[in-house]
Amino acid sequence: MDFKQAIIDELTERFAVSYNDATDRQMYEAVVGITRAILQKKRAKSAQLEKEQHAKKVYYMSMEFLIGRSLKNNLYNLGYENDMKKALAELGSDLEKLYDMEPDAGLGNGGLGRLAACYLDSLTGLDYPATGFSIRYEFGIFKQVIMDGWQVEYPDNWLELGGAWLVPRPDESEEVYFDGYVEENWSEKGLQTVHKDYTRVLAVPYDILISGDADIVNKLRIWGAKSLDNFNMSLFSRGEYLKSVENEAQSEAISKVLYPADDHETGKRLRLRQQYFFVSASLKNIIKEHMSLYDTLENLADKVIIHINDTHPALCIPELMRILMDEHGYTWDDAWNICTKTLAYTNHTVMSEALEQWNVTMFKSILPRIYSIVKEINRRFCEMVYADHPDKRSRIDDIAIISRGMVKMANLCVASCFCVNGVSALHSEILKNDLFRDYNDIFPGKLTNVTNGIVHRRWLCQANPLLTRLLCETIGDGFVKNSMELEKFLSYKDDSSVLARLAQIKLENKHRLADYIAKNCGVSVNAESIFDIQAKRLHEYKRQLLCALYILDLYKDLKNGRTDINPHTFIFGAKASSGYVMAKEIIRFICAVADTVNGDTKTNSCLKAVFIPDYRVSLAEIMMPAAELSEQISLAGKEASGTGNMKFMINGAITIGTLDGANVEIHQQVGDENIFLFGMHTDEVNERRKTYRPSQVLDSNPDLKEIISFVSKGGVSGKNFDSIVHYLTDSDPYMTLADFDSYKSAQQKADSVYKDINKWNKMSLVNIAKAGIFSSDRSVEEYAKRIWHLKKI
Ligand code: 26Q
Repeated sequence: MDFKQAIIDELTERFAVSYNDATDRQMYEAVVGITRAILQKKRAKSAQLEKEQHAKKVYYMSMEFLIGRSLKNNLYNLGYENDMKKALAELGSDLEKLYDMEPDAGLGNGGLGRLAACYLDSLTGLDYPATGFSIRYEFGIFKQVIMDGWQVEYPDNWLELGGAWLVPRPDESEEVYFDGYVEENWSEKGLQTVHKDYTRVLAVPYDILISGDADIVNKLRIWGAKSLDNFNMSLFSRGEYLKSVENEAQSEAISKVLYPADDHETGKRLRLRQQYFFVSASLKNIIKEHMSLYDTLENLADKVIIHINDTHPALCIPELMRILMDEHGYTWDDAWNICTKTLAYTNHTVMSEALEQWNVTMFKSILPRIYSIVKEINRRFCEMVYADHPDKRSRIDDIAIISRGMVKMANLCVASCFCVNGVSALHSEILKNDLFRDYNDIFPGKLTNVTNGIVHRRWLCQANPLLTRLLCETIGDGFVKNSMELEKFLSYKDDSSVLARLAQIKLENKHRLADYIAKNCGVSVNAESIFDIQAKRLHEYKRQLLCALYILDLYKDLKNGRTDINPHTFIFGAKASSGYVMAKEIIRFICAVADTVNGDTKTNSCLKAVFIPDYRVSLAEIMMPAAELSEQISLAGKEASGTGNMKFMINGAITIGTLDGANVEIHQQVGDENIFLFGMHTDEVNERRKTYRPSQVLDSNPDLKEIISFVSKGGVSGKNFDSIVHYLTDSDPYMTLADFDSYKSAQQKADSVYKDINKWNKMSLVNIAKAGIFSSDRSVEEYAKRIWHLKKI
């Protein structure tokens, strides 16, 4: 394709400008327009093939798809990066500059949302027919600014430029019905339900085309809410101007903003409306598509998999029942039979406060028909348990879908879906033995594991071109398609020239990050120091505090004249949910610790710390390749999997971590010698918790005592951190103090290995070589073969 001519044409047709007069923005839009058009053509072809082959298809339902930027990913996957670069250069422009203009599509909070995006890419790259469904949030995850240590949130108006990727499909809009009440009438056809006095909202679809380094193109369909009864003329003519616009604003609020919480069930009405909105529109869409192909729903379970990403889209269950019964005349039993063969569920958390529950009164008032269906699912389920599992009768309050005035979404999912999976080996064991223990007895074999993965084409090939080139030169480019070929790199473990190049590449990537830090944080960091990075959402259980305490410990030692440590730079990136007070306090603490150590000229050549604001996908793409130590230090049993751990690993960072989530499997891959493990194991945590007193740890640990007293006395930047001190000394719910000594030893071991740089580089190489299994290509193949039973197009 002649991209130069295409750009010239696009600029003329869109903006009536010639290339030498075009602004950067016009250039950007022209290039996106051309790329989008190529994807559209490929999508049309893929859709045709899907139809011809009567392919079984997966619909991945998720409240979040944390896509990040798309231009580079699409050009890379299409194989047009070099051609486009050349064309732009000839026109006096620069592709890298255009890449940097693109806002992140931040339609997600963290791991769960990014996982969904990785899975769509991998499914597409592997030629599986898949569609993602979500919400077209007008505002994605907030922009984080740090002011005097405090996190301040700003709206993320990503559509301004990011909207260029969306293909509007108003012709496929769907109506969604809320509120009102249901009337039940007995007729000769049985019980008929009529939903009355509802409010309607129009769901308008926008498609984002997904490329994946293969011929097929899939789509992510996101729904925007539009008021139907907008501008109520009768209200307006009665002079009630405000009321007439109020209705409109209320409907359209549904797709206004992503909830920035990834931990706490907030129980907000708007959140429930968001969930039903996208679930109902998507299911209507799926059913229409299926009917137009087959003219029956009898074969739905053979042709359609609806996968629910955590409980957030769990309303798929009653909504599919509703469509089958109320709109297609199915009996309860026949509808249930179809539903329970079509729906699968992934759990992403065991933290009780993150398990969704809805107040019955609220649920019923917003979704009266859906509530009546959930109630019936619950009635039948409890009846079955009572009859078939007498040993579970005493447990019924905990197993029931509705109990103690709440609708429990995880229970609804496990009772209804044909398959339930956890996201790492350890997490899935905890589901079976703990969280869903009763369900595991009632439905043996339903619970399984699929360990998470990351799309290595983005996180290695695109984010780390230097390492990718080295890999291609040594082991060939087979690993791009088959990540397991990374293992070939192991044979270079003792090749000193390869190890030297590896070190050189790391250094260059560290310089790239150091430049970003200098520019965005005004802190100069030494690229020759160890880059030790913790990047993830801010949560107590992830224990960013553990690392902060260790920084103070090092600082204390340096002040006391210790000289034997390598220069060390601690780097953090983390957003806190806007209502999560403790998380915000921890950010303030880290920033103050950073100010303290960076400002001390006696120590700052050896020790620095930086909190980089606004951690997001495009920033992660700079941080991961620059990391040498990957902090994965959650309390064992709490992190379902983690996926940042995999991104660091594939870029050659060595993990310092607990045996939690997928760290367990990383350890299995690399062995004891290539990871710095520390901390209590899950069973030790459970045992210790029974009698845990943080004050006892302090009494026996003079170092910790000194650090805490330093904080109490205002040693950290002269600021008051009583909140942190009380948190740690009074309750310490995630046992930070209990793991401190062990963490410190692991850090010291890392420091001593770093002195033997050859050994370090070897460890780094092993991590890269063993990371292939953590490609989402592997995860998606597991889902496709073991759960979805999909065939490639
Ligand atoms: C729930 C109710 C109300 C408002 C928000 C929420 C909500 C939103 C997002 C609850 C949870 C989330 C996101 C959770 C998440 O990202 N979990 C992470 O999922 C990753 C992918 O499986 C894992 O690797 C991480 O371990 C897990 O924390």
